[in-house]
Amino acid sequence: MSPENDDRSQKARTQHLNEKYPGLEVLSTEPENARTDSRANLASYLTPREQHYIRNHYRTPEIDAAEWRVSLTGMVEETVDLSIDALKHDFPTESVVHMMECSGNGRAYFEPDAEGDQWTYGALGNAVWTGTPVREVLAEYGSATEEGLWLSVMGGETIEEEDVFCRSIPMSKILDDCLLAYEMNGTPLKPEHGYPVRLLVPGWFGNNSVKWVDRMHVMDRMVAGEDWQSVDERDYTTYQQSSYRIVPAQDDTPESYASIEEFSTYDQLRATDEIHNAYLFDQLVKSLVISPEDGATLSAASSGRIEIMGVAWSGEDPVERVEVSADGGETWDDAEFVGPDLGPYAARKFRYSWEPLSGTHRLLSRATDEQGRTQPATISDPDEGLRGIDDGKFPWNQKGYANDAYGPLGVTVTVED
Ligand SMILES: Nc1nc2c(c(=O)[nH]1)N[C@H]1C(S)=C(S)[C@@H](COP(=O)(O)O)O[C@H]1N2
Ligand SMILES: [Mo]
Repeated sequence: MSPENDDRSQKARTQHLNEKYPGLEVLSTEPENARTDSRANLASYLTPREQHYIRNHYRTPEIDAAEWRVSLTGMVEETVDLSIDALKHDFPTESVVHMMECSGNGRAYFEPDAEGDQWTYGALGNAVWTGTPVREVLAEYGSATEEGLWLSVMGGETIEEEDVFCRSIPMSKILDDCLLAYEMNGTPLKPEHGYPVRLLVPGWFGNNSVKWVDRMHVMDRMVAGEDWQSVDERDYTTYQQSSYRIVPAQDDTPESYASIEEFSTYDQLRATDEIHNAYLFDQLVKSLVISPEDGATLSAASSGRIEIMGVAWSGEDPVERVEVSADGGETWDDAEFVGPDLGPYAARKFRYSWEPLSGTHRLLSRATDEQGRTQPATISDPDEGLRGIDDGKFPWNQKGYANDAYGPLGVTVTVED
């Protein structure tokens, strides 16, 4: 194809995706990557599917649900191939609200630039996911489920010779609340979000929620090592051991582990002597001012006040507190939660009634989880070589993952007399 034609079809694909998903800003079309296009979109208690980010490594596959099978293999009494119909009708159903965040969200704030799509704040979505608890399927077919085991879940979209999108999830999390989800916000999944079935790992970074699941393998370690680097000429380890790791500037490659016992991403970032390069499992506590918009010029209401709204979310440990600063972080005041509490993994909306002086102000928000973990202020320099969060700094890392620093996320507004 000539570059000109290529340009034109690229434009057509972008337009197509824009029509299908009003509310998304398209970063790329092959594969599809798109983020919610305004902070204001996050004001809804649930993110409409049209505004929920999309993040794909390969093209969205076209799947005939009637033909699709999810196989269960490995340490099980009975190996099976399950139809979508059986998954839906032979097992109980559960739902969970989950604020899903791509671990690359916030990468655009790294200096110098980190590799990958330059996501700012919008690789986010708060949706109701419905499906079959994985524990029920494992129980039915006599799977081993001891602590220390892993379930490796494989995406079925890859084309020949490409690395398989595979994630190994600790058995304890699988038994707790992971779903084989077939509905999003009460309607069947759309192809981009994993139709006909995806894994849903509540509270964990999006990279764990494998779409288009075609196999689940029960094992006593993660996908690691030579055995898994070439299965029918495909590498199953890339997305577990190479991608989605915190790799500081001084490391060539992340260290591969067969198994680990610390699953909290935050605690891995604290115990970097044991796990040199943290794995991106549960999300870090984070928040975002959603109104006013960045760059807005505002007048106070007759009360002399302006309402600041935002959302906060986290990983395994729910958000307990949100503070707001209207002076770039010099002073902080507690915000209040508003609206329904949709569960431990849902986004929590907050408001703060601000009595502004005229002039230009930097508005920031800072969330803290139930364990007292809070957002760092900034991102470190690469030459500091940090492996974990230290002294209010988030570690610069080669792929720009997991940034929850509050500084770059603020908005600057001008208040007129
Ligand atoms: N099979 C497969 N599953 C996948 C991916 C992928 O490329 N292939 N991307 C992952 C990443 S990095 C994220 S952030 C989420 C995004 O889910 P969404 O597109 O429904 O928002 O899906 C995850 N599951
Ligand atoms: Mo992601």
